[in-house]
Order: sequence, then structure tokens, then C-alpha cells
Amino acid sequence: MVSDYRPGKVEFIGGTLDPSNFKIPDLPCIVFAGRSNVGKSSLLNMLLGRKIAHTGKKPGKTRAINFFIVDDRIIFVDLPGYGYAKVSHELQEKWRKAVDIFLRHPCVRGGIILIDIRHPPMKNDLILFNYFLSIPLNFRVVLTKADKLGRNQQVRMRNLISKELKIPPSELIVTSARTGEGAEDLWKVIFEMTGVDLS
Ligand SMILES: Nc1nc2c(ncn2[C@@H]2O[C@H](COP(=O)(O)OP(=O)(O)OP(=O)(O)O)[C@@H](O)[C@H]2O)c(=O)[nH]1
Ligand SMILES: [Mg+2]
Repeated sequence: MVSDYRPGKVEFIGGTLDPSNFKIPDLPCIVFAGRSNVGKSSLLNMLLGRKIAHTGKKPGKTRAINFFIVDDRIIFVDLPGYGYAKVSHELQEKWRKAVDIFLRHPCVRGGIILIDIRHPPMKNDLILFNYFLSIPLNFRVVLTKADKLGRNQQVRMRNLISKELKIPPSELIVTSARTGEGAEDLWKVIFEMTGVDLS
């Protein structure tokens, strides 16, 4: 059963900004993408049931493409935040190129795009979303930080984001790294994308 699945073994195998020279094990990869501070590393930790990816109160915490092997079968890839204005233009461009190269790697079986449930999609969310639409990659949108809103507000924001992205509300997975909400649905999606069922 997926419901209370937590991996037994998780291994951080390193990070890179030069994916063409980084040896990626021959396993299916799932990529976590979204603007800086949206909660990528926190969501990854929630799914993995341990604090292995570094998180931060300020945007710009994750600065490389980081790889985690889950139970020897699936790789989770934590990306630097998209469009983080406070790093130099040069470094942003380096991140963008590295991510662009990496997303074309045959190991990549699916993407998870994160959007903060509290706000309508921002410019950087939309750029990333449209970019994912433009490449041949299976992806799902996840709404983060649901614990920061009450139930009614969650429903209202999910409907609003659904309209803006033209995705049915039922396909937007509502999550909270704090309460663990959404873990079950998200694992199900990850198992479908990778063709690996760890539960
Ligand atoms: N209340 C609440 N806070 C969250 C949640 N997810 C993340 N946060 C907080 O949001 C901040 C940013 O989280 P990160 O996981 O570091 O965000 P990130 O997307 O990895 O950010 P970068 O690495 O900078 O791109 C941290 O202070 C987290 O504690 C959540 O579900 N609920
Ligand atoms: Mg991060």
C-alpha cells in the first residue's frame, strides 16, 4: 500500500552544475522544480521521511542539481530555485543551462513542478510551467505549504490556480511538508512515472 510508504534507504550521491560530466546511475529520475523558496527540498524531505536535502528560510538554498537515490531504485533530483534574482545573472544563466541539459537526459522520467498554494502563479512559476509544457516531459503540478491556509482557502486557491494553468483542480496535488499531506498521492504519481512501485 502506498499510504504509509517511507523509503528504507536514501543516499545523497552528490550535486553538479555540469550534468554532462556527472555520472548518473542508470535509474529513473524524478525532478523537483519550482521557483526559489517554494519548498522543493522540504517536499523531498517529507516524501523521504528524513531531513536529507538542505532547506532554508531564505531563497537560494539549493545551488546545484542534487541527486538522491531512493531504495536503490529511483533517483530524486532537487533543482536550484528557478529565477532567484539575488544570485548573479551569470550564475542564473549557468543554472538554467545545466537544468536545460539535465532535463534532456534519458534518465528523466517525470517532473514535479511546485507552486505555493497561497499565491496565484507568479511570473517565474509561469515561465517554468510553460517551459515544461514545451519539452517532451511528463510532469505534474503540486501545490505546497497547504498548512498555511485553512480548508476553504485551500479549495479557493486550488480552483484559482487550476483556472490559470488550465489544469483540472483534481490533478493539482495539495501538499504540506509540515503535516505530510499529499504524500500518498504524490508517491502514486512517482511510481506511475517511473514504472517502479516501492510500496
Ligand atoms: N509551513 C510550511 N513551510 C514550508 C513548507 N515547505 C517549505 N516550507 C518552508 O519554506 C522555506 C523554503 O523551503 P525550501 O524547501 O528550502 O525551498 P526550496 O524550494 O528548496 O528553495 P531553494 O533551494 O532556495 O530553491 C523553508 O523555511 C521551509 O521550512 C510547508 O509545507 N509548510
Ligand atoms: Mg532547495
